[in-house]
Amino acid sequence: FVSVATTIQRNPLFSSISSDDISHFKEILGEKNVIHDEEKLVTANMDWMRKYKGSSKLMLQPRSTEEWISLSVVAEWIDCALSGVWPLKKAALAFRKVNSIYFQSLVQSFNLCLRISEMPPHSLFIMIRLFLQALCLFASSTYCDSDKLGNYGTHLILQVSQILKYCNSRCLAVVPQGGNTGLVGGSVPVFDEVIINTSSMSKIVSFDKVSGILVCEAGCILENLVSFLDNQGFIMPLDLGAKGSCQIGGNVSTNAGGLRLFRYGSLHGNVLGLEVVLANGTVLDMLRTLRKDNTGYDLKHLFIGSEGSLGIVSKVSILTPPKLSSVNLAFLACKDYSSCQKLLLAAKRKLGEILSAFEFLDTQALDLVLKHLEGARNPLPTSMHNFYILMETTGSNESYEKEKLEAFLLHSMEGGLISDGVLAQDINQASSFWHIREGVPEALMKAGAVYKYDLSLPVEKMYDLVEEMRIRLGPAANVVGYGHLGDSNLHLNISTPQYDDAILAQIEPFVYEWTSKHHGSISAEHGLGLMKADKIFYSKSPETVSIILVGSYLLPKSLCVDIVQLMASIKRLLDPNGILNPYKVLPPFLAS
Ligand code: FAD
Ligand code: 2HG
Ligand code: ZN
Repeated sequence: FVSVATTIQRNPLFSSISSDDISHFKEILGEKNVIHDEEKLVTANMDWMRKYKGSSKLMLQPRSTEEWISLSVVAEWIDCALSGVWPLKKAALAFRKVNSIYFQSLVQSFNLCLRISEMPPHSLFIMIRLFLQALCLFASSTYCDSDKLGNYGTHLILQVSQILKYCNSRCLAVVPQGGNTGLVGGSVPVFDEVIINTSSMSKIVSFDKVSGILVCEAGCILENLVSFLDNQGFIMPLDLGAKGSCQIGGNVSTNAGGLRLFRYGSLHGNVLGLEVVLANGTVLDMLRTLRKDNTGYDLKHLFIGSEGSLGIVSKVSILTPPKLSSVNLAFLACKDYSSCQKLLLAAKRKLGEILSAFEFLDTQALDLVLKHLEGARNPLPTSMHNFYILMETTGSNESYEKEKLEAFLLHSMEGGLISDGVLAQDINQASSFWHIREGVPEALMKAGAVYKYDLSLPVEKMYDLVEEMRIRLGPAANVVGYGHLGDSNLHLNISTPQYDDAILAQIEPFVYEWTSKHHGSISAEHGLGLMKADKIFYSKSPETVSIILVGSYLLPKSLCVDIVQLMASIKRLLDPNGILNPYKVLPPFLAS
């Protein structure tokens, strides 16, 4: 594990969990959604890479409560009234906790119940009761698991709000956690922060087939959204190897890029609205479903990519593209990096309107996959090549596009840009090609310790860093380069048998300085998390220099806004006690 104890001190202003706190959370969430037994916390305290490990004593799981809950409450009230028993305490509790959106309907039912309770049982009321119960049963079997039946839970948004309000008043630090697939140590506690896990907030709220706008809760797993949309003839505008576990709230909070950004753009463009709960429990309702809305500052963008440091995303509204019928995928080999670049340029020129992905991996990455990933087969087994490209086209005219792609590939082969290649013949072959590309992170994990860098760099310079790193580290490490070539995003991974401070000292700060020197970004898509919170200055204005290069001008620092300081001011404004995901994103000395 990466030892942080020596570099970061636990903020002494934060309280520690008490038994009173646990009782309070149980009142809000119910017994089973407050997890404090050690065994269950082991997984939640550790990140996907098994690199960062916290020591939280408590995980909270707010749950979606459905419309039918109100109905089931109503049904039970009527039931009670009819049987002549009126459990006042229970009813009052349910009434107090009940979700505000359905408040009115509940008030009406409450009145109805009171009136019923004064009357003798009557067949009409029995019919009403049966009707309501049938409705509940139908709703529950359609949308929910049966264990939610009869639960007097508050509405989700109120649960998240009450948790944060309480944590803020007690100065209890929290870490929002989705699928826990983040790669920068952002989703796990550093010390004993309370984990707020969104896995049970997994309801699809609405989908508009005409506009393609999906509204859902933050805990929806990306792959579940993909399946839901597939049935409607749509796709998600993002796709990544972690789709089976990552959640849309986590995707939005990291501003995840992935394999489709090249075609559909970033989440800053596709997310139309958000519902966010701030540190003090207040709700920021920005859950719009409009493509255009220029009424003042577009605040949702602050939360896209803020890695849980400014608020908890509870709902997302996202624009989804229609599913197109013709998808072609080629697995290609190139002799050198220069050919990969030229091929990208040519593909953009010649196939621009249908080109939907352009990914690359070097021979070291492919080797790792073939060695460590079950079922992985080399699509081009006859000889080894230095680089591999996955090129995908998506459109709606099968024969025309296939012909066009084949002509392009033939031409590129004749011109020497492509040394070898194969076109997927069916969906199974296509998914086996994607399995190779998406499987690189897992193969690296299985190979031992891994130092991961996710860099935006000018495409022509990108691979120089991999080669320089290889020379720098020699045979002690396996230096691997792959990533989203179409987006100029390099995933530089350095694999060693185990973590070693001497190797780390050779990699850092060299890798950050190199990136800064080439005007790149030290985080293209994974975020800063814990790993890079104190490295932000490599990509944002450095605080140490007195003269700053702005475009082609040299300006005295006093004339420039310090971007990191501005970020810290926003953090303090929205989260004055600094309880939301502390020690992450910004250097701790600035955030609180
Ligand atoms: P988590 O890991 O749980 O959390 C990530 C961050 O978001 C944390 O800081 C957490 O505090 C915060 N957070 C989570 N949910 C919320 C919420 N509801 N409100 C506020 N904050 C929240 N990333 C890419 O960009 N592109 C890729 O191609 C890609 N491929 C991957 C492949 C693999 C195999 C793996 C393991 C990871 C990959 N990732 C990729 C990284 C990761 O999957 C993404 O960052 C993903 O978006 C994280 O989602 P999650 O639900 O797992 O979030
Ligand atoms: C990918 O593109 C992910 O596969 C993970 O972003 C990158 O493992 C990595 O470095
Ligand atoms: Zn990636």
